Amino acid sequence: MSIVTKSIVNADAEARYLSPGELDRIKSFVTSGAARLRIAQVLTDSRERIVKEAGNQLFQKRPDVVSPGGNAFGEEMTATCLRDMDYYLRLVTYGVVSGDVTPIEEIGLVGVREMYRSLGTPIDAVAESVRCMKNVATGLMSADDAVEAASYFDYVIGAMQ
Ligand SMILES: CCC1=C(C)/C(=C/C2=NC(=C\c3[nH]c(/C=C4\NC(=O)[C@H](C)[C@H]4CC)c(C)c3CCC(=O)O)/C(CCC(=O)O)=C2C)NC1=O
Repeated sequence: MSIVTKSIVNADAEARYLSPGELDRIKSFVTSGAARLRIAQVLTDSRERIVKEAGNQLFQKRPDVVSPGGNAFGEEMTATCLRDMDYYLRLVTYGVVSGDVTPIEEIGLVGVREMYRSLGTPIDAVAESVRCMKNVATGLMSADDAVEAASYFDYVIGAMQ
């Protein structure tokens, strides 16, 4: 839910006008809108490149995951690993567009530790893959946009620590 919808639901529950604080938060959401849409566009347009380059970086840093016995060993498992990276990149675009990490949290982070534990996937390597995507992605943006984009990647990485 965007900050606009959320504020309206809260205000209407109390049959009141939007408070100055709510209007301030909506204002900052609106004024950052052009930048956030520009960032989401870059991530969307470059998604294949970001996942591919970040995947290569990950497998160089963590050769164990693609070695025999590794969780992403073999063509099919490596493809599944890259697919998970693409999932997280997609969720980051949802966060960027809504200016809110809630969609990332709800779709991709609730229960994530348990899920990867049960799959035998080293979660620190998944976090590393998101860090690699952040580095590739922010390299495609202006310094200001990179700072904004980085915060959403950092949120995912933080949840996987
Ligand atoms: C959009 C929300 C969402 C997420 C996040 C998600 C993740 C997800 N990753 C999975 C598997 C997997 N995930 C990985 C990923 C990796 N292995 C590694 O060693 C690397 C570190 C890492 C890549 C960075 C692998 C290899 C599997 C297959 C594991 C197996 O089948 O044994 C599975 C099990 C089912 C399947 O294979 O599809 C799920 C549900 N699914 C979702 O719907």
